Amino acid sequence: MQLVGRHSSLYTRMPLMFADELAVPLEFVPVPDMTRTDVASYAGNPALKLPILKLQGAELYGALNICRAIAENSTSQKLIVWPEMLADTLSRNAQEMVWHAMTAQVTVVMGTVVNHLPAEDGFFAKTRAGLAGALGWLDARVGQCLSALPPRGLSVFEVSLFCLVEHLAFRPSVALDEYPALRAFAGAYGARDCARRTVYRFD
Ligand SMILES: N[C@@H](CCC(=O)N[C@@H](CS)C(=O)NCC(=O)O)C(=O)O
Repeated sequence: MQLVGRHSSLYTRMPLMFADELAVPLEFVPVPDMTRTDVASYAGNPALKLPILKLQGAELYGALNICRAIAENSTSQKLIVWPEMLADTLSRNAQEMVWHAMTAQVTVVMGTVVNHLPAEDGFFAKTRAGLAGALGWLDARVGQCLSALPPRGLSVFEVSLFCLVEHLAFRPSVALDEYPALRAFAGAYGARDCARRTVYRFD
């Protein structure tokens, strides 16, 4: 299996962490330039997004799809909690806040950092406000959310939240100072081997 993505990418880190946790070998193919608009630069993904997984002559798009494919190709017996297994309103809202914040973070970074658009523009101001709102919501509830998760070896919620919080430190768009519970969560989760072996870096 080949993973096409970037080691600096929030969404790419999720499958990298899953592959590490589930001992699935992946060949990594970096995407050098995110400003390109040709499909070939994104391994055929018509949405021009990464990551992409190449397996058995096909391309699979989207971080969550790729995590599932990695799990299906693993012999690990680890219990995995997928988003559809979240059975209560708190947990479901929490995953939604993480997905929202991940999208908002990509929008701010692609807009203001990669494409040098004005950060003070109203569009980015609202995106940052929504990102801050989602983070504040998560910060107030992360302890409850973790307690609500079923017994597990791995969960999409924790991996996605960890990738998000670490990315906010790597590519600051909103200050993390106001979210001590999220920082504490990321500090603790960051001790896992899968986190230490997938640290954000520019390819
Ligand atoms: N729905 C996609 C979103 C992936 C995504 O937004 N990836 C970012 C990199 S972290 C990207 O491709 N950004 C390029 C762009 O937005 O132009 C997924 O779940 O994988």
